[in-house]
Amino acid sequence: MTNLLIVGNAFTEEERGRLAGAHAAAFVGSPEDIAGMDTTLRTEVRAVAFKGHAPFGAEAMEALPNLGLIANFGVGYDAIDVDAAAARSVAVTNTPDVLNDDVADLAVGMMLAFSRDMVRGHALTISGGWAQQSLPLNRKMSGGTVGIVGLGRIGREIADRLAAFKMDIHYFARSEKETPGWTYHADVVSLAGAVDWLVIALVGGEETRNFVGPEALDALGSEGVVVNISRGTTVDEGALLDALEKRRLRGAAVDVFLNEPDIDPRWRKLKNVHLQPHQGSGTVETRRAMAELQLANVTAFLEGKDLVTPVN
Ligand code: 8YV
Repeated sequence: MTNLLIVGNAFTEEERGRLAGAHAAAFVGSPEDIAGMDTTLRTEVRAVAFKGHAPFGAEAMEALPNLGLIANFGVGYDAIDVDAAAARSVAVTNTPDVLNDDVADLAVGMMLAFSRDMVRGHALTISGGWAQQSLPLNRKMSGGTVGIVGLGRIGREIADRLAAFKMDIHYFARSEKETPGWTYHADVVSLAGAVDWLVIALVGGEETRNFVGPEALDALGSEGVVVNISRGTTVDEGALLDALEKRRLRGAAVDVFLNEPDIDPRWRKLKNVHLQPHQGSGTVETRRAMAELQLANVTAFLEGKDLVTPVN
């Protein structure tokens, strides 16, 4: 009896092996492949282990009549239609907390790499070009003013790190937090107007689509830098690209994009950006912890126990 369906070409061999070693499993590359599976197999599946960002909607759920769980590999589950899952009494789980440190580390690392021009500095040193030419002076990050958009678990880790860089911390959140010395803003335009760095750490999904829009980018201004480690959807990407091209912002440090990995080619022409290939949680240690948490949820469900990290 095949209880588990592993869905997603994004799984590594090791991750797939661990899931399949624990439960009788089948594999498909993407949610849209589910409808084409053998009917008996589809009827047997009770749980899905999902990885990736392809939409997992009602149609894929419909094709699995005995589905009770979608266990997502990742904290963000915006690819999964949670309302459609709830309507079918399908539980959804994610992998929160275990990745907070890595995502926050990458945010700070990208900020340093951008402000200190570290990619160009590395290229100059390794090419030997240093003998002919020195690296132009770059910009200081410590002591600057930063606005965190979304002071959730990851936003908080970023803010704590930046406080150690003596930065003045401002933030937007749904409600004010107990954070003495940090400045709360009830809206994102006010936040952007008060800071030089705007770090987006929101959850993805329809509710936060284009949350940072043209008005906030204008308020951030020509000395401002946008940092995004959340989802490509949380910022109006067209407006951000316009502002970067016209130098209405100092720059951007970005790990997440619309339509990954086929990102808008306009990104590739910019000089005032530091870009990463959506690798916030991409360390050996954290991906293993995420895989273990996903498997723990699958196992709990198949054994009729309480889910470890339920979403709905
Ligand atoms: C991805 C992420 O899950 O956790 C998230 O929300 O965006 C990432 O950690 C990872 O890239 C696998 O798709």
